[in-house]
Amino acid sequence: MAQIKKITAREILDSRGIPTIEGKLVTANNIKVYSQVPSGESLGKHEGIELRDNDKTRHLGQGVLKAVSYINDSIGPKLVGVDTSRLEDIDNWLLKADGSSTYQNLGVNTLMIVSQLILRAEAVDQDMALYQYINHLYNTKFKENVHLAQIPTAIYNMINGGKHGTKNLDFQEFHVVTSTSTKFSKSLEFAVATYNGLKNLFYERNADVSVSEEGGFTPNLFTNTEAFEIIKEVLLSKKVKLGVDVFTGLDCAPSYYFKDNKYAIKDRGASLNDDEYIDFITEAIDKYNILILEDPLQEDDFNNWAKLTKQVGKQVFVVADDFVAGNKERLKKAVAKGACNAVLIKFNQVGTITEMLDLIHDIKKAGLRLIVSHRLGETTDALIADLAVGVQADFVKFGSPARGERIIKYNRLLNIEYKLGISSPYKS
Ligand code: 2PG
Ligand code: MG
Repeated sequence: MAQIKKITAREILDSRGIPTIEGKLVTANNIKVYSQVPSGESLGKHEGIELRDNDKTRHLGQGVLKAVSYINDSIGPKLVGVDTSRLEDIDNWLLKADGSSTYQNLGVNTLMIVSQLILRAEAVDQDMALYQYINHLYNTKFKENVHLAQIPTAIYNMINGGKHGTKNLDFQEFHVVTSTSTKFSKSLEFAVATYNGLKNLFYERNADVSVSEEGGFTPNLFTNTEAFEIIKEVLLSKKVKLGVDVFTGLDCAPSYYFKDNKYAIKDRGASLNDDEYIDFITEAIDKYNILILEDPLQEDDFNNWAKLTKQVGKQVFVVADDFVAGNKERLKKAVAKGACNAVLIKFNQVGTITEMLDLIHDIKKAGLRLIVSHRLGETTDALIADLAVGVQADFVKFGSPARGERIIKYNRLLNIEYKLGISSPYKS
């Protein structure tokens, strides 16, 4: 039994240098835990709203001092004496206190940090690793029997465009994914080799080797096709079979290039209508062995999502990120229409761990694949690695195998892989 003695919060910076929240929880039996919340850049229209100060004299209005004071002066004191085993009650209370469907009053960041702290403290009190406790919580709540059998397959970011890049490429993320039967530690090794292979190739061609905030390269290429070609070239130089051992992935994030009801991509002279654009995507699937196709279409076009999923859903995972945006109603509609076959979830789309577990359960029950994802603005909190393993997600997307705030999550997976007896730290 761990009773909350004190919950406090402070403003820290995320990986972009933009304010976010760190929370601390101390229990009466002297458990002390910390947690941090990430924040997105290419925000879906339908995701939860963060609380920002909007005080233009600090951090361009992005400060989170209001959120911090809500926790220190109001939420924290009210939770003193409450047992950390009551995560669901506390989460429901937080949602009621906010009272909106978009979290606009207290902010998705304010609620999530409190929820994360309760989860972490209870895991310590139960003397369980976080992934074990999440697994226990999930199985108990939903009367499931999910075994801690594997590390999810990682989707590695290699090149960035769109809002995450330098604006020369339209698609937001170009990925590399090894086959789902590859052991995680092996896939990480392969991703690092591919990442370095790309870097060398860019050097050889006098191209720019700057990286984005997620660690993907932002080279001076000008078409999406060129980015795919260069990844393919590096993959073909390895001893792997494309489309068997290794695949590519894409997060289109089309809100960046969907203009005047057309898809304006630099690969084609004129903007594409829905059918032309879908043809372009389906050709790329075959040509570049795409396995992960995230947010291919604009987020309110349920009919074309359904059409594309019907067309290519046997071959690729058509992944809803901004399309579902953590929203249960949108998920229901997407399932009813057969509009995707995989869903990506990330912190700050929903406000509490309880809602996140509910959403994960709904995704799994609908027979869809589950991807647990980082955000562009990350912290050194590796909670999502434990969450992904605890619920046995199919995939994780944590960015490039570079930059500390991404690497800490991959390293956590390496550690869990070892703890689960899947790998040994002494043998490759
Ligand atoms: C995405 C994410 C992570 P953001 O679109 O999938 O890569 O980006 O955090 O900006 O929403
Ligand atoms: Mg996305």
